[in-house]
Amino acid sequence: MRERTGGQVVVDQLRADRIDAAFCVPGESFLAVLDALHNGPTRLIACRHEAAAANMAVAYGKLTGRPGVCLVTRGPGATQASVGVHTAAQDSAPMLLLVGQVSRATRGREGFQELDVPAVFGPMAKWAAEAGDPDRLPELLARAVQTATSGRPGPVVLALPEDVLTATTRVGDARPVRAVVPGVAPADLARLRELLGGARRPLVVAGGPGWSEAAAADLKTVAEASRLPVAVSFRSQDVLDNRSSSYAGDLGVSANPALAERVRAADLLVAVGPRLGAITTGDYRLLEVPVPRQRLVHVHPGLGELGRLYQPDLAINAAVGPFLAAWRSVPPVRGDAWAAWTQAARDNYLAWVRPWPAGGPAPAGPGPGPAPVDLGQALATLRERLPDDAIVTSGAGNYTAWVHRFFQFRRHGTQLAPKSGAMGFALPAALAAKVVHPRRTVVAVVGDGDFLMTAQELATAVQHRLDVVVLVVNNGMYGTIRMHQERAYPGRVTATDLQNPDFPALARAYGAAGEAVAEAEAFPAALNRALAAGRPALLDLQVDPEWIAPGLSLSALRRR
Ligand SMILES: Cc1ncc(C[n+]2csc(CCOP(=O)(O)OP(=O)(O)O)c2C)c(N)n1
Ligand SMILES: [Mg+2]
Repeated sequence: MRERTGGQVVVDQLRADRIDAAFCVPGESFLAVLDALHNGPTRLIACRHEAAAANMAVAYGKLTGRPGVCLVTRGPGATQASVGVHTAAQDSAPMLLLVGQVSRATRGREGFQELDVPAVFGPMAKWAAEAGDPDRLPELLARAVQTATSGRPGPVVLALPEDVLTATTRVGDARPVRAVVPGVAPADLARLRELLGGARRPLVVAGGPGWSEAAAADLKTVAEASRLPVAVSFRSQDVLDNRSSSYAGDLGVSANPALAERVRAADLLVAVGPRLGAITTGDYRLLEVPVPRQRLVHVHPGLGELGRLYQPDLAINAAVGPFLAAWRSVPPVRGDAWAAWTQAARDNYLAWVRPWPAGGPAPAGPGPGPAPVDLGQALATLRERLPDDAIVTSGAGNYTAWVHRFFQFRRHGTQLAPKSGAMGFALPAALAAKVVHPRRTVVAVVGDGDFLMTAQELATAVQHRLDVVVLVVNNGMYGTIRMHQERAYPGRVTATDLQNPDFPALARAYGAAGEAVAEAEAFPAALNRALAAGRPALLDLQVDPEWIAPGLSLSALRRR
């Protein structure tokens, strides 16, 4: 084997695992890795903040199923990137955070920017370790990729001491990793069909990691063939075409109450992939702990998730892909017994997503004059105007309730939103989406508070020609917190009002297009201009702050 630096070994190993892009903020601690990337072919996106670089890696992992790689420097870099590690964990997304570390000779002295990476990230990541020997880098990287992608995917953090990266070695590459994807036994499918045969009010809850276009198509086939209603877990709305006669809506933060009621009333829940976490279960209230009233089939790739909280009647340790392919291959169970139940679920969903006429459902609007942008209408425009494969990203804030409710996802891999509810995800995720799918339309819908957590990445967008559209939902406040504040402390607004910069001017300063949209009627034409801008484009959507949530006004909230 030819002589290579440790940095070159790391880069070659990632390449062998088909990782074709990485996201970084450079640091002097990993110059040898940067140098190994100098001549490509791995695309390196240099960002303006490590939180954004880490979020981009999460989005890459979610879109490709391969670990998204984020490269950062020791203490300051790794701690700034930590939000991405937490999001990857909660999202079950494969991710690799590579941290340049102080040299082995000074480790443990609290050297300049030294951080005990395994100790800091151990409880947050799926695995955290530190390299001690350049000859063992292939072993370490292979185990990292294996761990990040197998079973329940998640983040791995590796500290790479500077001298390990600059040392030379003649070690050979490890083989490309093949993720361990647990499958399903024939007896499990027989039992599933038996349980379905005895059900009257079955409900599939789909979501979690490991989806692909094929898995989403298989879900559509099995659900429609047996006329099963399908709810999706929080922020997994793209695992079933929302136009399917089986699609019944999402169990998110602001779920349709009729759908939540349906979970309670179901006699059989078939959870295909989700963890059954706090949000999907209505804060653990829709299912009783530990023995749910509904019969429960739980399919999950992570052994640790099965029976962790809810004791299932049938636990299947499988990834959604092999499980759904196997389910599709057995004859469908006739759905006559629950046809009306499924139709009612679908009707509830269609009524829920119908946008109100401009101005909202109640007369509390701003009075005479042009109506401000109505987010429900804007999302209805977006779902009509965007192609089926367009990717829509968001982060955290009340504005996401409109996205969850009024946008319709039609293809797998089109919704990027952190299951951890972290702000600062939408813009970085949109940029990563554009790296992975350069020809697709990518739209970030982002709150005014959320946007300013990573707004500097507009510079990254312009520099790397990642032409995304950013829709800033400008209500002049941290709306979610204001909503909770008004509930608990009516009228006592503290730390939740925002004096914002001129967003379009800010966008133009970065070299992006920027335009304010103050009136509802102006949105469709402004959206067309943004989509055709030929560079990153921002629209400042000036919404009525009175509408704190879909159908809920601030004054009504205060009166309660
Ligand atoms: C990183 C991070 N910090 C703080 C929070 C708490 N938080 C949740 S939503 C929110 C406000 C979001 O404001 P904005 O983006 O303007 O959206 P809006 O609610 O106004 O629609 C805050 C501060 C969070 N979820 N993530
Ligand atoms: Mg806001």
